[in-house]
Amino acid sequence: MSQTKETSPPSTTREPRQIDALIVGAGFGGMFMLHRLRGLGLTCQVVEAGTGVGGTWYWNRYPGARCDTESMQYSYSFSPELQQEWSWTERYAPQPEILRYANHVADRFDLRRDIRFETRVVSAHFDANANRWTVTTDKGDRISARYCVMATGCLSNARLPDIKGRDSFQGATYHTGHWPHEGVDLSGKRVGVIGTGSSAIQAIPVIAEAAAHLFVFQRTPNYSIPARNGPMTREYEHTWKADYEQRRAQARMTRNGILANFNDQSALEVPETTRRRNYESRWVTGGTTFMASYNDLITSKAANDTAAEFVREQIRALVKDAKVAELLAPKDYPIGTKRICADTLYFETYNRDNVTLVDLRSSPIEEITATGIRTADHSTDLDAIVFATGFDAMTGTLLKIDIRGRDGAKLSDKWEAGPRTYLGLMCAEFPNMFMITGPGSPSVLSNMMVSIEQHVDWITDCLAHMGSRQMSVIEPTQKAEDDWVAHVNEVASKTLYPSAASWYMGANIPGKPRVFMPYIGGVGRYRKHCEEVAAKGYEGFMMAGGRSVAA
Ligand code: NA7
Repeated sequence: MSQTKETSPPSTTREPRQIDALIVGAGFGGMFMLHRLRGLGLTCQVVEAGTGVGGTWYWNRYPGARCDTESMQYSYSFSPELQQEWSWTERYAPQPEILRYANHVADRFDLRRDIRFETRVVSAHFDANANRWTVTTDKGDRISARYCVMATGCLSNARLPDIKGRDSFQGATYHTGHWPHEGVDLSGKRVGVIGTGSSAIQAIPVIAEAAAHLFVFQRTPNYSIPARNGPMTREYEHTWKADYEQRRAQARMTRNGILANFNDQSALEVPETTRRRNYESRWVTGGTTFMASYNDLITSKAANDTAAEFVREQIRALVKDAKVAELLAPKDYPIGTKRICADTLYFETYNRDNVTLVDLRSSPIEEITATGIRTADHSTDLDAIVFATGFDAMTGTLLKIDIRGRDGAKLSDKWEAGPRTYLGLMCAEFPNMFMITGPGSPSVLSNMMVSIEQHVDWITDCLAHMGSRQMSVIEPTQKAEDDWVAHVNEVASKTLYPSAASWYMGANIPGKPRVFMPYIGGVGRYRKHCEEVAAKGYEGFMMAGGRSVAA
């Protein structure tokens, strides 16, 4: 690898520190990017807002937080030694264990010495004369880098809803995505949870165990499949580890980066009894791979209806109060078009005497008061409010940074009508800025670990390619970007996804453009396409040496 190595002493207010690559974020994306770019001999700096590594798993410490992809598959595959030596204790790893794993990786690969913690990137401006990014932080650093890699995560900008009186509440308030590190003792308290997305569905059963009374404020019910979590058995671990390389390779070519029992049949081509048996067996096995029951659950409304109705039936069977069960059974959007959840005793929790479901559809929240939450027809006194209200997903964190490309072009202007990228990796007018699992890539529709590794490896190969040809600047052509955006939209429009008001569509943020942000074409297909782009000499990208990009 023939990249020239650049480094200089720490920044002063006048002279920015000169490095090769700045990486924003020390989650799983940023950590692996650092490791790979070091391998190319580049000088790197990671800037991370938290006090430690782990990204999502650093911030989301709410009770019950755990991964809904199986542990054996939600881990790095790049190091055979790492994947053999690490042991998970449960089928679905809890947040503290994933955070321990992230820390283990940081130690094992000596990553911390290039990570600046408790620091936020405020701006990143491209200087076309020098072909460098100048990055500033909230600690006053100025860093000049040839490459800027945004490993900022897809769900990292926690969102508090603008509810009247929100800040007047005198009790304690928490957001699931910013849970206090020291934990929270909710025992004996009257607790309100706003929201019933994945975070709430994991937290509610655990909070209900502790609280004196739990009130769940639900606007939209969610489809959730029992996770059937349990201890990791040595046999199960061994079947994976004995065959890890091959299983990982297979997973990379699947639809969503997960080796699951995918059934490539239409739900409508089998008799009802067969279909039912299949759904029942997957319900018993548990997990979000329920959506792999048939190949058309996300493209055919009639097929989807069969799965949705099956889940509604299970909810009705689990929840004793028929009225509550009806409120918990989603009916107005197809299953899977909002992120499907995996739970542990979620629906059963509503059978407890100390849990009350408050239906915001019939009686919306009017105000948060000093003492609790007032809906149109009732006031509930509370000691604590938990906002499980989600994130400004996929674009929110990037747009909080003042990012300016060539000729001062602002990313916020470029993305005003929705994110525009080529392959979810780069944007026209923003040379040498890469995104890991950016909008327009499979990202949140996939096993994030698989997608992170694919992007990091692709970026690494790309920089190695550039280095070996004395190229210093890369940027997608406008046409390649336009064509990719059109393709992303076209593929999404053939599915049921756009019919739901989901965060995939930006629908949870008032005023955010309604655009389906991730790429639904499939992890394997997408990977193949990215590989072909590279094999064709980085088709759709302009590369230049020297000081400027050819127009
Ligand atoms: P989600 O899935 O965005 O869920 C947020 C929940 O909060 C959802 O039920 C929302 O209802 C609800 N919400 C948001 N604003 C309000 C207001 N103003 N009033 C009442 N209810 C509200 O976030 P999560 O953190 O659960 O999960 C995010 C992802 O993290 C998840 O998909 C996994 O990939 C990991 P709505 O549906 O908008 O009616």
